[in-house]
Amino acid sequence: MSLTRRDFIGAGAAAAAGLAMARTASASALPDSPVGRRRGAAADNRPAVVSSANGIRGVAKAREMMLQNADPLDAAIAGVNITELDPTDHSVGLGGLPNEDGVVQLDASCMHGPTRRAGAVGAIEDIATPSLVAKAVMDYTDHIFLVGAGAKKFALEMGFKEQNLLTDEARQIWLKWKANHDPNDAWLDHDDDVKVQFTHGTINMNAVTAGGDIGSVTTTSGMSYKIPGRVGDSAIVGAGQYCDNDVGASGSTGRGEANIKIAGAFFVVEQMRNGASPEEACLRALQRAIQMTEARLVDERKRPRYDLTYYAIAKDGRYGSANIYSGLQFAVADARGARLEPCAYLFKESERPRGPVPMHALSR
Ligand code: SD4
Repeated sequence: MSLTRRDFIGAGAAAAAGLAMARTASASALPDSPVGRRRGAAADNRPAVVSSANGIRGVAKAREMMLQNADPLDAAIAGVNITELDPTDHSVGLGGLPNEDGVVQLDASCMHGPTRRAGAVGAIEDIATPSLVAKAVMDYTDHIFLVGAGAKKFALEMGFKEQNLLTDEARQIWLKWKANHDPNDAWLDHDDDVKVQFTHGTINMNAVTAGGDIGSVTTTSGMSYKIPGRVGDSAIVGAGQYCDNDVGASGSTGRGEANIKIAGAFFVVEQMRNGASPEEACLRALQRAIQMTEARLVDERKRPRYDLTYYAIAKDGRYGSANIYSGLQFAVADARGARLEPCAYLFKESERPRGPVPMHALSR
């Protein structure tokens, strides 16, 4: 796992070459539900990879790499690089939706189970693969988290290429949002009934090798139209992703502000350490996040006005995912191949509160 600086820059170049490729139930019912039983079964399906649904190509790649003995974090990062470099995904890297000022600012973090290390970058500009910059922070510095201009300077020194990440399509979407947005609007008090596109995604990926070594990574362009300088959960070790090589890994997509307050990925891993299945651990994290949600973001029955999803994998290859509302899928690749499966959920989509949603509450 000890890479030289030159090896690393080579790996970054290989990822950049991927650009060409990229273009062409309720909680209490779970342990007894068919889904709960199947995912809880201790079949050895490793190497195994779990991610948000937009990682469907990435989980296949990560598993393929681990079958060739790749490191779990290298495999997971290669998996998310596909999405980072895909200009049609407006949640991540190149083509990500920008902040209020029309500037794309990216967040990413990663953890390497076997060596118990972590790296992260927040609000980094002009670098398409922040996941690899987060890994470089982990591999080549004595620090864990670099942000803003310092993170970009470090990336350039490490040989990453600077590029404009605001695609024409993302710029058009941002202009439409801006045209409907009065600069005098208060951030917390805004009826967002205008039909503009919000970010769909972020990618979290967690991988376990046949031998039980684990890696995790999350990468995003963050909440669309955010205040410049806003850093979300994806960059925060313990919130956007977390990995403990003795237990498993977890990560999150959705409203980062709700996840940060419960250190969600860490919470999920700790639930698994205490015996919860990955799916059950994800559901418990959602319940905790809702308990910690401010009144303006829930209705009178405590139904959230936002989305939040957790993904988890255990050291033995069991996996799971849960979303607040029904209807979402996640990606998994294991001995049965790469596929999408339905996320467990707390509430039916039909129970989602109707009516105006506060500004910035939506993130998918
Ligand atoms: C954030 N969690 O920056 C990210 C956004 C996201 O689906 O996941 N969107 O808050």
